[in-house]
Amino acid sequence: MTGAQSLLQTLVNGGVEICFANPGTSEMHFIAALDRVHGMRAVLGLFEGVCTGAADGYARMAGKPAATLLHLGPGLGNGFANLHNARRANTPLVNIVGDHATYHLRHDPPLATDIESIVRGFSGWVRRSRSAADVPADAADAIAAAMTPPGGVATLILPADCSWNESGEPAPAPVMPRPTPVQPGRIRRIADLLRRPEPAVIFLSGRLCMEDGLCLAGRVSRATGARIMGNRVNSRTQRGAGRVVIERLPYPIEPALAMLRGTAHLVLVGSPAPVPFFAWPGKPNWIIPEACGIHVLATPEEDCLGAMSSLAEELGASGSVSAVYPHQRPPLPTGEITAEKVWRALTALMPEDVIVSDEGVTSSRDAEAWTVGAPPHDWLNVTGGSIGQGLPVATGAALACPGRKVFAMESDGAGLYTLQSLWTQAREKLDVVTVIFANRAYKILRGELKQMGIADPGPKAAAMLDLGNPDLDWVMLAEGMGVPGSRARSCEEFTDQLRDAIRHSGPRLIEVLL
Ligand SMILES: Cc1ncc(C[n+]2csc(CCOP(=O)(O)OP(=O)(O)O)c2C)c(N)n1
Repeated sequence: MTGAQSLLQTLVNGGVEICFANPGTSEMHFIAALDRVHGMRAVLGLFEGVCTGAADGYARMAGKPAATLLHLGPGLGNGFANLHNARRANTPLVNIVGDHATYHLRHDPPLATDIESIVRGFSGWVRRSRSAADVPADAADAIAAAMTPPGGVATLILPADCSWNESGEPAPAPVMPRPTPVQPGRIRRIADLLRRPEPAVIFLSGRLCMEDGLCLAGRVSRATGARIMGNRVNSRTQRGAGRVVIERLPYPIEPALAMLRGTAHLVLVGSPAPVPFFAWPGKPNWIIPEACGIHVLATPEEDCLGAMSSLAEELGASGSVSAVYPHQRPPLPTGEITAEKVWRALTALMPEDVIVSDEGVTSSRDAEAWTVGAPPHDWLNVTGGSIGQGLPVATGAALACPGRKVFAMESDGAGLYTLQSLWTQAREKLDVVTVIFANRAYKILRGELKQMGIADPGPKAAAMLDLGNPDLDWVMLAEGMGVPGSRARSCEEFTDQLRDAIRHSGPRLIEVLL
């Protein structure tokens, strides 16, 4: 058995059953091994940012890692942005980077780079295999590292000769590390705090934003009057009719400040303290009120769900939950189309249990409010602020959840970063409906100019934020990738096209001209 075969079998043994790949010469034995080992699905991405983002989307929905296969430092560099987003999402991911044969590196051939220093930006765990014999144990350790709570990117650097040389037996599934339990004393302290009359906010991220976690938070909220808030950057949130209402911190600084004003106690559960995205001249760069105490019920590494369950028990909060989202579809919008009307139409028509990959940028600023009344669904956010995540994440989510429709709600600028996702969707026949908000601008950055205090940008500055001249034709771009496309200029056209996309399975793109 070659190192590559042993590696693949070890991955499959450890539950890693899909690999998003963009290979090169140093990965040829890995590629050949795909046909010799059963149980690994291989998906080609035509840009590494598609592979890394799809691996992120897959794991968010499957709850277990995918593997990537990237070509040396340059391939890794192309995949960097979505590995950064995956790190911010606490996504388990086994990131395999091929490299030159061990004895060839010293010649400094053209593709050689300092891979380890690139990896440091997003990977808590990195190892370079020394020999083919080491590969199975290295791979098993990589899986365990990726699955160490709360989840992360584990990078295995695989020199070509470690792939092609004779290796040993594949390793069995590693023991998956469990989250650290929270001590009862901390639970009691937080319970005492929440019994006090001052205004409190329970601030959630990650695992707690799933239905069961929200339900526990809803019981605590009902029992104590504490508000429930969610981090703006969150990997996966379960929302929709019947699920507990969670406020989400807005992006702009003023409403974020307003939302937390008057809070006396902020209780963090699986989340870091919320911070503004940027510092803007003359504006506060801290949104938590000065007099507010920050308390940790559970860190992301700890057993957040168990801690929330114990807190509910300690408070005797066994009964009903705080407010839940209503079952109430809005009427279909008509006339001139706007981003809000796109979301309302989706809310009116979406089937149960869909997945929404949200990268609408300015077109989804208020999407939370615009989708109230929708049936239960999963919501995937951009987590690290690095755009170009939405289409790959949708691709990976569709692969993790066959039978569930995925909506990629995408702004035109961000969509272009990883447009090749559409080709992978067509090739793999994925049930993804992509809706492009074509405002033909980097609209958010026009606002950022103002926030930065620049009142009179000149024509060169304005041209940097304009996506026209020439106008992008998303219908042709989609068709060129093998995805049927259509354009909507009015609400009526959009709802007709959306109905059709929902009725049929397979990838589809609708460009909404705003
Ligand atoms: C990788 C990366 N490059 C650049 C940016 C800076 N950036 C933030 S938003 C944005 C443009 C957003 O435009 P678009 O996606 O069309 O959405 P709109 O603002 O029009 O709603 C850019 C370039 C970023 N966040 N990430």
